[in-house]
Amino acid sequence: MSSSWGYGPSNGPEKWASGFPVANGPRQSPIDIVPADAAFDAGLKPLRLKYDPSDSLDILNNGHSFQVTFADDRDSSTLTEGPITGIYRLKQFHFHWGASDDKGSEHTVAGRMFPAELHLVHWNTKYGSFGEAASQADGLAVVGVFLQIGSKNESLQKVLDTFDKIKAKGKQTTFGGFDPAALLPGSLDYWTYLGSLTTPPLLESVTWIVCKEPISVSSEQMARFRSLLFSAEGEPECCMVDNYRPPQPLKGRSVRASFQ
Ligand code: B30
Ligand code: ZN
Repeated sequence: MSSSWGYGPSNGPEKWASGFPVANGPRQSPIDIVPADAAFDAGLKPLRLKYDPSDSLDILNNGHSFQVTFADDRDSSTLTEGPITGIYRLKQFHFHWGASDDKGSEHTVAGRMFPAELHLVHWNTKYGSFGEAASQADGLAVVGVFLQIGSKNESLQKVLDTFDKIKAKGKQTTFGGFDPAALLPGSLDYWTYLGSLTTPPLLESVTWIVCKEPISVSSEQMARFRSLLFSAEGEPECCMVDNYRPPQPLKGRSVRASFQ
């Protein structure tokens, strides 16, 4: 793979397996979710998401997305119940999106792509740290939320209003007091399956929890996402778009639904 991984023709998802052979492993993400094939599981509990806005720290352009990072040194922002056992702490959230409104999500629903997908990344506190948890089969739980074109999302706008400060790779600014619960849909009905990180190192450590109900984003707001750059300051400008991995083979896994 050329220099490091990315989303271009020379270093994109089709090339990742050369540096990360697990790209062809048994539990890769994302997947196409086929609602008709997902079994309702009455034993699946409702998700319990408890977030403390004072845990939000900063926002960073990491060169493949932007992420809002959270303090994770105590159990103040956590995911419990749902399909998981124990306590998972929020580490960061980030998005994947397209060059146009007709593509950009990682998971698809019956083959349909959304213009963007939010990932809230949590780690299992039975391991000592995010880094430790990331290589364990039950180490991570990511809540995925689709964005669909509709009315302007005022909660998301607080995030987008920082973009002038984090345009280029490596740029970061403080982002305190943000409540990630403001980005969740009204219904927490979900699909769940066992998968992986969707970017290298593609570790097979993620319990995926994908919300059925999308949140709204305006077309103008989607255009703001595309004003970020993959490139660092001083490099030729390269717009951050199409930073999604396409659906991977299910390989016999089951997808369960929390709802009928
Ligand atoms: S995802 O939700 O499956 N898209 C990571 C976390 C979640 C996903 C993918 C990757 C992750 O932690 N990767 C390694 C750490 N990264 C920071 C990051 O969060 O995204 C280090 C880095 O490269 O600078 Cu990327
Ligand atoms: Zn992601």
